[in-house]
Amino acid sequence: MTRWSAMDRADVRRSKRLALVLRHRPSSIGIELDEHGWTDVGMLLRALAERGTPMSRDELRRVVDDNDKQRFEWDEIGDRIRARQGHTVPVELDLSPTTPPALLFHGTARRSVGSILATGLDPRGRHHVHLSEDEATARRVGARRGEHAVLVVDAAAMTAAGHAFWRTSNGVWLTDEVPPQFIRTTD
Ligand code: HQG
Repeated sequence: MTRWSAMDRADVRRSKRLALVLRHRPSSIGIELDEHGWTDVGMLLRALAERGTPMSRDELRRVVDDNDKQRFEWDEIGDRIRARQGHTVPVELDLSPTTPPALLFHGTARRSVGSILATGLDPRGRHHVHLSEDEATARRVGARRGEHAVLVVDAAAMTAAGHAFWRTSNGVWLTDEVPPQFIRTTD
């Protein structure tokens, strides 16, 4: 079973298209996100149709509701939609800082480990460094990159040192950066 098992291939394609639009390039279909990342569902569907990649309301509902990682969310009345995290365009997600578990995990390419242990984890293009609550999830994140490794982050020590953490509604932990002294390898 793959992690995409809940979605068929066409829905995976739709999910990727939606992630591109709602996290990275809303302008690619001529829409804008508001400062919190929301966009109107009707406008989104019209813009997709006009660009030759139509999505029905049912398909959109399926991609959002059956999403393996719950990447997207509706507002309370279902009129608007946004990505829960992972943006490269500037958005304010209104998350409150939360105390993390003592340890968090980060999956990455094996070839990146040396550089990460030397300089720490930085957000690269995203707004935050993404961390997982459990090792298995981190391993899946790392496996996107082939040969991978799982790193352990001493979140308790980071908290004591004044670093803030946020937890997204789908269970991803975010922080601004992880200096190298808080990182160790699992093997
Ligand atoms: C690496 C996916 C060398 C970092 C996933 C990572 C996750 C460094 C890459 C979510 C480094 C950035 C986020 C340094 C960081 N030297 N490499 N100093 N600092 N890196 O994709 O955490 O499917 O932006 O280790 O499942 O891999 O999009 O971050 O390998 O949950 O919903 O730079 O994205 O979710 O890559 O993945 P990314 P990530 P979605």
